Amino acid sequence: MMQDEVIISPDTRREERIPPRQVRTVKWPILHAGEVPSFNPKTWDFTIFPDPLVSPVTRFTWDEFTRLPRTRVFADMHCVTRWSKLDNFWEGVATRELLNHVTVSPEAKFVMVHCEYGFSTNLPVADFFGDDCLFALKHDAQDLTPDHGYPVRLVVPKLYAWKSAKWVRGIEFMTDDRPGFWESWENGGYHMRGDPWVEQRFREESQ
Ligand SMILES: Nc1nc2c(c(=O)[nH]1)N[C@H]1C(S)=C(S)[C@@H](COP(=O)(O)O)O[C@H]1N2
Ligand SMILES: [Mo]
Repeated sequence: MMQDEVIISPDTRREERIPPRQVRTVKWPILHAGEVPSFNPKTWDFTIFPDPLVSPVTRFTWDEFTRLPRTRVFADMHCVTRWSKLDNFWEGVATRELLNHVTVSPEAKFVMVHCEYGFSTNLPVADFFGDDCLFALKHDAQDLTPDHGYPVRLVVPKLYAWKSAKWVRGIEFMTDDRPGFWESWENGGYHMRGDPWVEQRFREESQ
């Protein structure tokens, strides 16, 4: 039974599926800064840190990560550049699954997601552990393609898609918020949270 369960993102249950000032796309665009990384299963790892916000600090090898229990999520995707791709069927490891391996201190209020080539994105812990959030390995029953984040990307359906970081390698818990790549002023100053339904596109000067 559990195996066949599909989590439908609460946003996908909305009557109106397209957030304000977004346009539906049928093709799946590819959007990222920099190069597409190569993948080596022998050296790939996934780390959860730092001590003492996380105990124990944990590292999964590729074999260990792929043996974690899987979840399946049906969700929409909204890029801040105004395209929305509806009806995505993701399979992977629920962010909440990490809580079966580490204890996260209540002092941890934010997460920094770390990816290949130093890409990063920040989000509140509560959003990160949403029940529709996962580390996706598959999209529409196929392995992710290199362009779309192979082997693993984060998917956070309720926030703009730049938080759905491709080529993820680690999760850093933080007591205080800090901008990631697109959130930093040099790269556009995208919003620290990024809720598409209230158009949290850019940071205010004070943030
Ligand atoms: N590592 C990494 N992940 C990233 C980005 C990036 O620049 N680097 N861009 C984000 C943005 S802005 C979007 S809209 C989505 C796009 O995902 P897609 O290329 O699979 O459509 O990836 C996000 N994940
Ligand atoms: Mo985006």
